[in-house]
Amino acid sequence: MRQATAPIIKPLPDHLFRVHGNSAEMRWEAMAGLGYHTPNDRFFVRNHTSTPLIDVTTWRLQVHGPGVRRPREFTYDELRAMPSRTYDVALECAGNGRRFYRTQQHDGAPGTQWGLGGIGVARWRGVPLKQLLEEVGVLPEAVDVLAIGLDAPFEEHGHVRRPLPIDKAMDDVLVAYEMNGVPLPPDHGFPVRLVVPGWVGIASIKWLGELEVSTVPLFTPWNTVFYPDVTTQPVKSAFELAWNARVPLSGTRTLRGRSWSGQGRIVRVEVSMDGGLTWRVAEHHGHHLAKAWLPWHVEWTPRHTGTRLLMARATDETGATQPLTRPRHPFGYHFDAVVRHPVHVVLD
Ligand SMILES: Nc1nc2c(c(=O)[nH]1)N[C@H]1C(S)=C(S)[C@@H](COP(=O)(O)O)O[C@H]1N2
Ligand SMILES: [Mo]
Repeated sequence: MRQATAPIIKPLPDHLFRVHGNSAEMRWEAMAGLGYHTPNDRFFVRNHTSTPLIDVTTWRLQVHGPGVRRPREFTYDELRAMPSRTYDVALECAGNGRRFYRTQQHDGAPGTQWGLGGIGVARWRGVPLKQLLEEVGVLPEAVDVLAIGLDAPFEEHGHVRRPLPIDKAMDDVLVAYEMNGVPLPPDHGFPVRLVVPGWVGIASIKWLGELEVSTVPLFTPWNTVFYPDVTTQPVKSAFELAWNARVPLSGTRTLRGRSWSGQGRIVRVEVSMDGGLTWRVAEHHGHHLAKAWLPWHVEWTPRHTGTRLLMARATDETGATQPLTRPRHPFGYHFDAVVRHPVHVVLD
């Protein structure tokens, strides 16, 4: 395996990304007016170390452990020859929105200071993990499936790896090799990654090399030291607008955004253009997929110049609504509070 010179291989132009060390956040204005999916060239990247360059001719996926009857390895061609499924699914970092603990609540958490751009929706194609596990004779005693990445070890913790409970593994998880109609780009896990719908991004291990099926609960730094007890993602919303966007005073403008939740469909989105004094229900448009996001819009005719705080608050089918503040979280995960997005209404 070779190592590239930069931690991320794809171009990270300043108008599409904000770079945070080895990771890069999508700027939400990069989604403005686009279709349902996040194009690969603007999908966020979260790397613990650096994107590895993997030679697919020698790469193998090892599936083994006490929880399977017939351990074996799969080549890339073997996986691609198996029956495939296609899922439209969001991938979101657990730390998405962490910055707002500091900027809105004055109680920051250490770690990458993501705004809301640590999310994207792609069309993933691959083999259902259930099918792969059945192929190797998964036992009824199986408890966890440990997914191990082939990227360089992270500090003193070894390879990035996280156990996935067998119930989720046998439900809707994909062993993906395609993203938006093309082979996975190197930064997103080429040749193969997991895609774990509704769960924090760390569950979706990239550059997959091994799946170890256990008959006892497994522990790695990624479910103890980092990301303990985090599975599904809460409700969030974002405007497809630059931070501090300039909005001309004259005329009516369509403000667009998207809302999502790891627990299910979004059923309602309300928007405030006056910092939360009054709220209006937004119109939905386009697809409405439970494991991805809901695009919406509202019309807005600003009446005077100056700075305005735009707010969007969504509710999902479980009844969970975005609160105005979120209690402190030691790792800065799960920031689901309404984000106050500043725009400047200017004379045109
Ligand atoms: N092997 C490996 N898998 C990984 C990571 C990593 O650093 N190494 N980062 C995880 C985290 S924290 C997130 S949020 C997602 C990000 O996926 P993306 O870079 O394709 O957007 O990948 C996850 N899978
Ligand atoms: Mo993440």
